[in-house]
Amino acid sequence: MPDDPGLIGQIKQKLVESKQRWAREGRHLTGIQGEPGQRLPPGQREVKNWPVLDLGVQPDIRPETWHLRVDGLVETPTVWKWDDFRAQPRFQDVSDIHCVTAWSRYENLWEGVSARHILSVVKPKPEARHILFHSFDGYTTNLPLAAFDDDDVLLADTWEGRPITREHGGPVRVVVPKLYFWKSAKWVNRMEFLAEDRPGFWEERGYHNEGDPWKEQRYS
Ligand SMILES: Nc1nc2c(c(=O)[nH]1)N[C@H]1C(S)=C(S)[C@@H](COP(=O)(O)O)O[C@H]1N2
Ligand SMILES: [Mo]
Repeated sequence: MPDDPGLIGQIKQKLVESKQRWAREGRHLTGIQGEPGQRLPPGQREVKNWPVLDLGVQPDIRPETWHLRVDGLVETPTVWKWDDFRAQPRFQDVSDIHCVTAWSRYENLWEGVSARHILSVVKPKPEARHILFHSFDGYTTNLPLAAFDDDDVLLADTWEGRPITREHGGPVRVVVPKLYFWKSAKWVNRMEFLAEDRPGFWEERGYHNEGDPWKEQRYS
């Protein structure tokens, strides 16, 4: 549940309901298997713009008040304020975005702190198998630790050389390119390491638990 029940109260319930209906109806499902090496996953179309998708709440988080807590099953629970985050080794990667609503956006240049670096700092305990991401808008999403521990995953604070805007999840958002974009939490403020899997906001509402676009894992 969200840390602040006031925020969840502002969520656009109609929007959430229509997406849940899409999940039940299997909207955008083609049933086509992706080909190995194919850039555009099945059922997706390329867009040149960058659509904004969220629950209708875009928290206004200034760097001065931003913080990230990494806790749960880690050897070194960590809280980073903005200056701490910015003092970590910088990492850049170019990757494609695939949203479950069927748009894909190629070649996004992200910069921030790599997942691998974060893991080296917090040191997950052997029992840790899953991560639940929490965000300032009350959103949550889950990942297997193995999906986070990849060479293209990062917590990004810039996109195309500019600070990530508020609407796209700034100051800091998660980027997990190999999965549908709902797995990439905007306005992230906590990473909770867990032994057992725990579904996030959309995963509890009919979205697939894994969300691999090439396997068309849109809905459960
Ligand atoms: N905190 C938070 N993160 C979120 C969401 C959200 O509502 N809140 N929506 C998810 C969904 S469904 C998508 S498709 C992407 C959209 O990111 P964008 O608005 O930058 O395109 O953010 C994901 N991360
Ligand atoms: Mo989405």
